[in-house]
Amino acid sequence: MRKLFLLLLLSIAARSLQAEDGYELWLRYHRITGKALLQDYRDAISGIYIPVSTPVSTAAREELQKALPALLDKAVPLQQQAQAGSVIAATPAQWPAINSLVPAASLQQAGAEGFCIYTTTGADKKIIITGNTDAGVLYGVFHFLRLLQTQQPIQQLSIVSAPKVRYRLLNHWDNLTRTVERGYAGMSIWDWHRLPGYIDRRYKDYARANASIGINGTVLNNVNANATILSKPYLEKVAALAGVFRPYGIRVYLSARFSAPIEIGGLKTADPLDPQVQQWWKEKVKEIYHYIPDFGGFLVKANSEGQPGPQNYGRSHADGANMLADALAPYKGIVMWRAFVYDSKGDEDRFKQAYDEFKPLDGRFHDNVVVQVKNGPIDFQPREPFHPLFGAMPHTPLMLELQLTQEYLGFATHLVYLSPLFKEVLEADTHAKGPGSTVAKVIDGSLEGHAISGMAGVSNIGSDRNWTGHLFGQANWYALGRLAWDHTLTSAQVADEWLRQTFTNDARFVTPVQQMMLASRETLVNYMTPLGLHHIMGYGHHYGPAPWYDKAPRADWNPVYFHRADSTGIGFDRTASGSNALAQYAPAVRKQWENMRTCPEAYLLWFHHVPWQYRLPSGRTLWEELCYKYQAGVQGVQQMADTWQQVSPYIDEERAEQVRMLLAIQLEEAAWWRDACLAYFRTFAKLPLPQGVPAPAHTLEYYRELRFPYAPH
Ligand code: BDP
Repeated sequence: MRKLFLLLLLSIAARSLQAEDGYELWLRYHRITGKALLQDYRDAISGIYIPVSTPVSTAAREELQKALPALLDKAVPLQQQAQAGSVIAATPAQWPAINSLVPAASLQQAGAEGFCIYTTTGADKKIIITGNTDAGVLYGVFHFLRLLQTQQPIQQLSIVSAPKVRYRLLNHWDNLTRTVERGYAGMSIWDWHRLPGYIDRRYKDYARANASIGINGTVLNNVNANATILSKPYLEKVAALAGVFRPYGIRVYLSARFSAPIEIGGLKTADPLDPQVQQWWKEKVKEIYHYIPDFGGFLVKANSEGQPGPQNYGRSHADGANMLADALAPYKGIVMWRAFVYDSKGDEDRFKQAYDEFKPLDGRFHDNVVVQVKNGPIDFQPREPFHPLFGAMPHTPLMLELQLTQEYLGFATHLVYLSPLFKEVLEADTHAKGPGSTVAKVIDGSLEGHAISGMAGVSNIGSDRNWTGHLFGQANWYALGRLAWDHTLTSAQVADEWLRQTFTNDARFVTPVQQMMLASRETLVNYMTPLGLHHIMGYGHHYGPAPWYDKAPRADWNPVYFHRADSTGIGFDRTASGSNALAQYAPAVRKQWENMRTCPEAYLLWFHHVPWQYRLPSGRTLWEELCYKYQAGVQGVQQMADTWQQVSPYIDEERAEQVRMLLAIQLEEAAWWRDACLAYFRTFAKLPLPQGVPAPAHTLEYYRELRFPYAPH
């Protein structure tokens, strides 16, 4: 008896200490903690009724069968027919009774991918999760599980939800060698060598995670593409992945190398107007659809950073995109043609080049082409003004490209919640058709009535056990999906949901950590690139500060090109007296930003060369403000570390410790950023550090001599 008791005690202790490594992401399905709520849920849910079995409905059933017994800590059987307490997941076609229980207008509103969740009234209450398609039902199931995991009442559910954009994608920059360009979370999760025979369990968990946040497509390979992915053996591997993803409503797409007809087709040219080239792509596309009948289409980086493209043959981006689009059109595939281009010649402000090349092509792209535009004009900086192409190409659908992997934001070492960055660009007003013409309305198609709309995030996923290297990187993956589904959600809501599911519903944890997440992006901007500084990171790998760097082969790869500090001041004059990039924006935007007095402080050095002693609205000089911002950034990280220390007792030790160690590194690196940047900029400003800003820990020489030959990139 005593032995038994001891064993019991031991197993309880083991359970509470059970390590959590982050693998389960936000789909942990731990037992509901509040007693009363658990009872409510148990009373409301007696079983699962799913009348048919299709691949997608099977995925929905499996998820409910995994989640409900675990959340409720009781058996939740599959039922042969609906009864009181059933959770029913079906389309009206699969279970016609839905037609009398769910308003037709709601179903109409749900559209092709949306869902309705209703609690019926009366004595034999049921919960109905429905949609017009299996995929809609699956999204509804995941939403229902989100409600339970975040401990929401389910007595009177009446929810209708439909995605605001149609293409909600991850872009993997994964190479066939399994390295990941700008990846900081291990190797690629695609085990190309062992595919198609070996199906890693991760593929399914990846699909589940994506479906749970509404992501419906994935581009498997790097935009700096290798043509081999289009060869038969690799298409068989891609088909195997597509087979795992299909039941989760996820399509695969591939990055296509424009010169593939030469490299794997044996042709002498890749000229898009050459009939042989056109024929080659038609046959290649036919072959792809043979293996992957629901293939999504191509993503293309052309004539940018050394990649081949139509301009090699004197043709335009539209010629190139349309050729591929015509090959895909019979199968309803799309081309996502990237606008991230800048010339290897000439000295035009890099800011202006994408607009200069693409704006004249507006209206010349075929119907199944969408131009994919990064959030800002340069390159995924901690803060950028919105890209001037948004609102400038009314006749072309534009999709928004965001970066989840933190190439310029401290890699997977720094805690930075990116939803505020995403929202900042989505809510930016282009004024294209008067006030209220937000980027969100451009990319969801509503401003111009485009059928194609989309949002893509450059993935931060790798083979690390916790997927994203930093546990909080998971929040950025989560936010991308949730905002692509509904860009009107607030960053606070998304953080709240993610925290409750990923860690705990305990308010003593959720409230302070949510605040910490919301402040983290501004904190990072402060210690890296305050007041509109940009691209002053280490050359090549982009690790750490290197504002002094001036040895890159191209002028616009050098930090000195971007900050332009000299004895008179700092910043890039992009007004009419400088590069005049501001002329690319609508007059209302330009007017506000071209005047140093009215330009938001956050963008000041993006557009103006500002004298060191210039007085800001705060009453401080520019130099003082710069110093204070760097200092505030370091203090912000200190606060994050303090908060984390305080809330750690409310979660498992393993994850608490991981984050604690990373925050300690982040604090050191924030101080490094502050010290190195101020030591360098001081050589121009020649002014003392204001009170409260400590002297740099080392000499400028010390910082300049630091080398990181093996920093990931
Ligand atoms: C930059 C990256 C580079 C990518 C490029 C792109 O440094 O590795 O290939 O963007 O988006 O941010 O094509």
